[in-house]
Amino acid sequence: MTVRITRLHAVEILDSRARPTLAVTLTTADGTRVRAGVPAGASTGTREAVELRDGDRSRYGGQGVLGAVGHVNGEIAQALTGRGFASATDVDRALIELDGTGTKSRLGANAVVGVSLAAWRAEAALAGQEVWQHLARVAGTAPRLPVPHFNVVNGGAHAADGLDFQEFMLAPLGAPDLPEAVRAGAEVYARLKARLSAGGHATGLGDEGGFAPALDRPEDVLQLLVDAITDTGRTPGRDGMALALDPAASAFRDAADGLYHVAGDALTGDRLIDRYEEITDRFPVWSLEDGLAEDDWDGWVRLTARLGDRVQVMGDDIFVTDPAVITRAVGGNVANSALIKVNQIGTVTETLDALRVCRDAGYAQMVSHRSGETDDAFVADLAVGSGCGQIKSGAPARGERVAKYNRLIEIADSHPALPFGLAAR
Ligand code: 2PG
Ligand code: MG
Repeated sequence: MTVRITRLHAVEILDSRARPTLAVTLTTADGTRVRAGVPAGASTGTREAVELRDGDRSRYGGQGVLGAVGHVNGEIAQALTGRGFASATDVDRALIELDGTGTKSRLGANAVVGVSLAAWRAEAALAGQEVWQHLARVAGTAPRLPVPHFNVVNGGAHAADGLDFQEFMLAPLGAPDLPEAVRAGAEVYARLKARLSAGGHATGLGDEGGFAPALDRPEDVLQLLVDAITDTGRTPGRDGMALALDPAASAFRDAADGLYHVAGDALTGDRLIDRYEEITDRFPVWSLEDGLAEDDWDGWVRLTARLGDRVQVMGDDIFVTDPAVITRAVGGNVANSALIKVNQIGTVTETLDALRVCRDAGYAQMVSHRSGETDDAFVADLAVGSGCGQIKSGAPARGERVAKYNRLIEIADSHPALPFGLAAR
């Protein structure tokens, strides 16, 4: 089927952190009109596709995206409109070629990803399919509803509390279905709030809707989570509610001394791995993302060797959804799973490639939102369509986060035969 774009239009809108981002509207020859909102990260990997910010400090402190908007409305629209594309993949190829840099830095990864998301949405609409169905057909995958990972305590670059670890997540691995998994997340979130209040802690929120209490030891947060899970009558652990961590360790490794600074301790990579081992002995942590810094490859090999048979050792900043980097990691025994973010690499086509590389290597995958989000729920469809079995989209609170979980609930409701849970590897 031919995707013939008749109009492409971007506008500067706000993301969930009061920063500018792009909304892209794409119209096709038959009158189909779709829209995409572009996400943006705070704890970005250094090798991520490069988003374009204006740098004009008189607007939004330099964070404006009028340049990227101009690229969509100008050069990209000129190159793509009126042409017939055999597929959305061909639109992505044209975008990559037009940008010509390999990092999307000329047109801006934020401009490119907005057009790519819209093109895939348009192609699905032209095929009369839901986005997740269309993605599954193109990728040759078996769709399934993913286990949501609710980030209920925010630290690091996402909150102004004292926590060095960035994300503390609830993983309802034992839930029987998607709606029950969402209910479990929301109920534990409510109990956690009550416990924080009772303990005299503030219940203000971080960027992803999780609480940002004045605690600094990760172990204290994990204990609170276990207690809140127990409060709801659920069992902490893989049969009930497990936990997941994204320390985002690049952010607390000091380049000057090469040490990881956690709650007042200065740790070598090996001592930090010891700490993770103790944590996994004490708490039902089943997944550990970015446990070490993105440039600490040797450390990652040791982390994977030591903990890879008991937890999911997941690469985010270190892999940046790049099929080539993941291929190298597979060959070097680095991690056993990958976080997947469309805007880290810049197009849906390259994201599907990254997912395929993982599947072929037996690496698990978790589809992810960014800390800066819009109401766009494409990642929910991507998680279902790819059949990867895992998603993270922040807390079960705040509109831009629950947009993704609510989309999953609606998919589950309209397609009751879809399986739920982790994918077999
Ligand atoms: C992460 C992400 C999403 P950011 O580190 O996994 O939670 O954060 O979007 O800020 O990179
Ligand atoms: Mg991360």
